[in-house]
Amino acid sequence: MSNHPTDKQIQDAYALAQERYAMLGVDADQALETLAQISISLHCWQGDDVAGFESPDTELGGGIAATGNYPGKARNADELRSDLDKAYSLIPGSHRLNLHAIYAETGGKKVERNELRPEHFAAWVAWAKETGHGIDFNPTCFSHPKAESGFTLASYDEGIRQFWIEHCIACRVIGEHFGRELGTPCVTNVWIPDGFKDTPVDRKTPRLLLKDSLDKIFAEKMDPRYHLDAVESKLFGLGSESYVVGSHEFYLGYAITNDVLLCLDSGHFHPTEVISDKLSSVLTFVDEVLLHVSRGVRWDSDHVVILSDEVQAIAQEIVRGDFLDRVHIGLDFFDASINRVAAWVIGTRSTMRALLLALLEPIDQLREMEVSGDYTGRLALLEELKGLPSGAVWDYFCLQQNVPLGISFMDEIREYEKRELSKRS
Ligand code: RNT
Ligand code: ZN
Repeated sequence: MSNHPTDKQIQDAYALAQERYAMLGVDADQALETLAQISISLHCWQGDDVAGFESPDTELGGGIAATGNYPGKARNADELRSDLDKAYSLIPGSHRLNLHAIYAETGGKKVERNELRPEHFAAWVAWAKETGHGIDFNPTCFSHPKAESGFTLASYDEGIRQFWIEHCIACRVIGEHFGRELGTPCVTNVWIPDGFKDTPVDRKTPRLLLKDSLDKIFAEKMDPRYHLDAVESKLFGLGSESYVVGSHEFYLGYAITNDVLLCLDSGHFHPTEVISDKLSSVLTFVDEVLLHVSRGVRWDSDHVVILSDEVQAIAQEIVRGDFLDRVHIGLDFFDASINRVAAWVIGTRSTMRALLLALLEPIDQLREMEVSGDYTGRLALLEELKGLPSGAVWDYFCLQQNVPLGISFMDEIREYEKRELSKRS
């Protein structure tokens, strides 16, 4: 017997699963149709440990860290695109790319970050057109001499602030260009590392400075058909343990009053605080949110996403709340201790599996129970659902979408590692 199921086995298992879900009033075909429409933004920075292409000896700053030295990381844009192509080919559906400013291709010429222009991303756009990916974008306000003090947009130094304001404006122009070229709005997300290791005496002034910088960055309105702005908060980072200027409350307020997207990174809160419970609150007051789906483990906010309770809860909130059109789902993790292409594939597939589980819920029935006060029935049904054959539906989805079934995607990863990654020093 072979290790992998045949198409017929997958189809038969799906037919049984479909019947089983139909008994609960759930249409599995419809769930798969919806799932196929969801486009997840894969973060380019998993492919090279957030190094970028500015210079081979740039050190990762900003209080984030990629640990591990698994061989084969992408050393240039062509390698990164090739690795991404491999990853996308192992993930069902059609997905986006999330780029950072340090992934500009300047042809060996030094271009300061406040002077970046759309032409420095021409190869990314050509690739995205060819392969059918939308692109999202991020200014890189770290790993730079002008960010060495730990402060950028909230710096007390006006020159430093001005440099990063110009960089963020340059990035919005580039993002809008992506949106126009690719016919799908680019979400440009501002995250800055600014904060103090030790207890500050003035928590107020840096926040007022940050507000002022953001107002300057967003002064020029952009057409939402091409471009959307987002701001991302954080609780603490390495070296900013006591105070982060761009806190959750700060950006929640900013997003509401300035009509920009709020980015919620699932690794940026207290260990038992979850973003799943924030979605319905935040979406009562802002039009759209951006997610950085990640996994916090102790001090690290960026482990590879797995099918955890919280990722399932996030997916449930999006689906149950009918928020699929208002939530941009992006990923944000970087693990340098395992095969980097596999990290993308595992994290994205797990996120999609969470969405599938949510799409397979008999939500009308559960809602009725809740409204009528039948909390016993709600609890019993929620527990039963965990044992339903969602795996057969997932396998069928992979078959439909022509990507490897089950663990067999690892055969291709290992083959790619041997043929391509192992040649990189
Ligand atoms: C850092 C933020 C931010 C970064 C990327 C590389 O804590 O999560 O989103 O991970 O910009
Ligand atoms: Zn993030």
